[in-house]
Amino acid sequence: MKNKPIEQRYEHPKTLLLGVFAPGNKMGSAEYYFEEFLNLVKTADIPYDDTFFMKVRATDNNMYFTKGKLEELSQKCQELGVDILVVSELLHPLQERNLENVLNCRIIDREQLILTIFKQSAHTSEGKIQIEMADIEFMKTRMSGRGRELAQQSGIIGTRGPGETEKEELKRVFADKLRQAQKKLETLERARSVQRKQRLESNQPLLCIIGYTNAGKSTLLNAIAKGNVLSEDKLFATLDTTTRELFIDGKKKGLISDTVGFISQLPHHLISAFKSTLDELKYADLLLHVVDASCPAWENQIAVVHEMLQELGVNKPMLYVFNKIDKLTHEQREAQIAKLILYTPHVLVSALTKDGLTPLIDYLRTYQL
Ligand SMILES: Nc1nc2c(ncn2[C@@H]2O[C@H](COP(=O)(O)OP(=O)(O)OP(=O)(O)O)[C@@H](O)[C@H]2O)c(=O)[nH]1
Ligand SMILES: [Mg+2]
Repeated sequence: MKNKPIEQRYEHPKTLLLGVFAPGNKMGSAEYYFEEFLNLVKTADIPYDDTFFMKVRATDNNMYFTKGKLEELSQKCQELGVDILVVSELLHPLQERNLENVLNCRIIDREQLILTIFKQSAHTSEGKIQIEMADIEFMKTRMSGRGRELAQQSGIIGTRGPGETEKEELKRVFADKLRQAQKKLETLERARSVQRKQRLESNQPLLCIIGYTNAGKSTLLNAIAKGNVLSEDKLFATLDTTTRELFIDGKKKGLISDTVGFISQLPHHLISAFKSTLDELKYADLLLHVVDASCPAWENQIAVVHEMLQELGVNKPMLYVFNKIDKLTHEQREAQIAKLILYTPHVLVSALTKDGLTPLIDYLRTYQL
């Protein structure tokens, strides 16, 4: 029973969501972090039976949880007869494997959770290849655990070669798939660099809309440039970069791009997979950093975005666009304004109701791109 894939154990596996608030969590508030985790699970379309939240003071290299916490969790899993445990954190493959053995259930960690969402959201060939690569890199780390099962689920495994062990087969399949994906990506990257060269030669400035996921980036693009980009109350609704022409007073000001959103603890494989897309930010003349001003953790979200930009080596002029002001009461708005002095230059808008767009357009009109 234990070695059977969980999906085959029962028709409806019992799923528990485990939100963990560990030291060094960038979101500052456990409440908000758990809400975001629930949103990730909802976006990934994972049905669940129960939730459990834990604050931990320390983590363990082998098990992630220290002894007392592990006992508490083990008891909870037994009580509920848990088959799948979805954990809000990134787990090391060894921790994941050990936990699966001790708790006798399947684990979905933050990386697999976000990968699931990304797989649903990629629509262009480039996006799909980037996700495929991140997925294979993830499976590679699970090679001595359930790599084969994951590879079967992804449909990338064929038949084992003569005399090949399971591990050798997996290694070969992953290496082949990565090589093929890399080749396809390079072709697409060449096309992208030709487009970039043409843009630079024609002196067309580029504005990039960046920000935390769900901040309203796509809604803002739709509000200020022509076109219809999917905007949804979902995390990572946008994975594929969309570029539009930006006209101000009927004159073309340049191009404006919508980009993939950031989130705290974004798995490293996804950052590297999206590097070529995110590299575009290095060529931007101005970044419009969209912030959800109605989110209690907006300052933490800004910090996460800055950290990501630093990791990507992007240092460009930035305008903070504090969005969703329609959701704030008058008092909340006043309180926010007092804090915004730290984030200049900035504008306050509602991309949805289009309130406050005039100061933004004025800024862009006079900004020397
Ligand atoms: N009330 C309100 N809702 C907004 C505003 N701007 C965006 N939204 C909503 O917020 C949700 C997310 O908006 P998107 O534009 O998809 O956000 P995004 O930053 O592109 O998100 P990802 O692509 O998923 O990273 C949608 O439900 C929007 O309708 C706003 O100014 N006010
Ligand atoms: Mg979007």
